[in-house]
Amino acid sequence: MDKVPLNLSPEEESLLESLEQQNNWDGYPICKFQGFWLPFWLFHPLLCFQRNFKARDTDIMLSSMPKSGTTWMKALLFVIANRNQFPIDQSPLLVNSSHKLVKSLECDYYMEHDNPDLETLPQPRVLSTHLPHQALASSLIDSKCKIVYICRNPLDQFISEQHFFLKNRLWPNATVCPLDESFGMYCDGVHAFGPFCDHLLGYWNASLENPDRVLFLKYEDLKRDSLSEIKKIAEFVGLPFSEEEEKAGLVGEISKLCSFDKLKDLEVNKKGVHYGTITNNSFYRKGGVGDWVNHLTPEMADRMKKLLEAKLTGSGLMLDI
Ligand code: PAP
Repeated sequence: MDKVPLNLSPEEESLLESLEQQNNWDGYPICKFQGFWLPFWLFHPLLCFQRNFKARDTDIMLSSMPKSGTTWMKALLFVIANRNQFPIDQSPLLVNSSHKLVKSLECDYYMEHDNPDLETLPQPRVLSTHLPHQALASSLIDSKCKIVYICRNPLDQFISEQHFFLKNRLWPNATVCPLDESFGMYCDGVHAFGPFCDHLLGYWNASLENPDRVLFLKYEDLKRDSLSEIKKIAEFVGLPFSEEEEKAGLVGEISKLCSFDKLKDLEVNKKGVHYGTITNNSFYRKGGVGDWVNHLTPEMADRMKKLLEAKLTGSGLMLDI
């Protein structure tokens, strides 16, 4: 296997060697750590994040499984949190990728530096992560910061990720497994940040225990009724829309600015690249609900339904697939 620098200390190297290891379905190595599958290159950043991150009560943290609506939620949270600073028609979102405006703790900040200076970021800090709830830094759990979690129909999420992997190689010479094999691994929970059911349940249970700290959202609800969901998000993060803002139609303007069609058509998202090699346009594919029917068999969907029944029954969490 080709080597990518992992920046491990000798102790981290022996810890990594002691862990169960597999290849993700696009060929990059993952290890099972703290109950979930983590890409090798995030091992050191994760440990640094857990060791060094200092949460603030005013922080807004977006959490998600990859391909669940992260790009969309980053755009919405950025615009909601900064709406007094930038009028909609001058939003930095018009010329920057939402991944640049809202960076990931493990994939950006702690990937670039063991102890990045996050104190100088404008408040409220809007941050993001794909890590499961149990892997969050204790400072984050102990603070009063707001966590917004977005989930998506796992079948659509899986298909979205498969397309993303076919378009972008995250590891040198990686080969994406055939669809049925990848789907089997996904259902078995062997995939980056998975098992996805545990990821969902971790945040779901946290939202039940602390509803004012964790907001659990669904991509499909956001698609169906963007305006209500945007108002719900703003209220949750402590930045509700005023009567004047509502009367002026600001919620609708934010919804339009962050819509799939608008963002996909921006020059920055048509042409730019992220992390050096990932094309910005690969974060905008179809942006719909139910595309899985074009790729997966009814038997595969049935397997997922049974899996969700087995894992989610009794939790109160319902996913309409
Ligand atoms: P990430 O976790 O790697 O950042 P993420 O943004 O969660 O990816 O997922 C990308 C999916 O969100 C794509 O779905 P698709 O493959 O089924 O099309 C992408 O099209 C969709 N997406 C991106 N931006 C938006 C948006 N503004 N509205 C709706 N869907 C969007």
